[in-house]
Amino acid sequence: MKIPSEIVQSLNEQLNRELFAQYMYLTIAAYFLERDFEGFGAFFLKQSREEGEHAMRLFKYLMEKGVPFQPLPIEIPPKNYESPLACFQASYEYEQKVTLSYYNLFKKVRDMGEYDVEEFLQWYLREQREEEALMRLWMEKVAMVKGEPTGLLFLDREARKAAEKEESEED
Ligand code: OFO
Repeated sequence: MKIPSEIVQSLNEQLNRELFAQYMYLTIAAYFLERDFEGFGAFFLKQSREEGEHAMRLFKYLMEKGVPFQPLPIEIPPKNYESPLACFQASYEYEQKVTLSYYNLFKKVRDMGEYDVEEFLQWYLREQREEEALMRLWMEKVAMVKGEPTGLLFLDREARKAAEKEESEED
């Protein structure tokens, strides 16, 4: 079954949001690596890689459905964060924004009776739930240390362990 053009457009926009997330997390990884926070850097590199995979999943679906690919411009992510906490706050806010965009699309797809697209989108709803929870957890941990260097260095080590653990579980 052909996907209605309105839904194709929205799926393309979701793909663009995933690519922006990939770019944004790469920029945040650089923020940390430039300041020698290697653990937070590894954490955001992993998040960036995952966002690229989310974009690919959408790309493959569009190809499978025989939809011509329509590239959209990717916005330049902000770079000058004022603190490590600001990086996590911005990431958490972005995840919530992405969740909302999937909810809106999900509703549209359901109202239009596009059941195949609805089934495809279920994965993204689960993934957004996990990503929001992860970003909120780290944002709260970082807020707790109130910019204090010993606390930040401890969390930096923890972030590295978390990134490595998730990576090894994926292998
Ligand atoms: Fe792609 O999961 Fe976040 O945005």
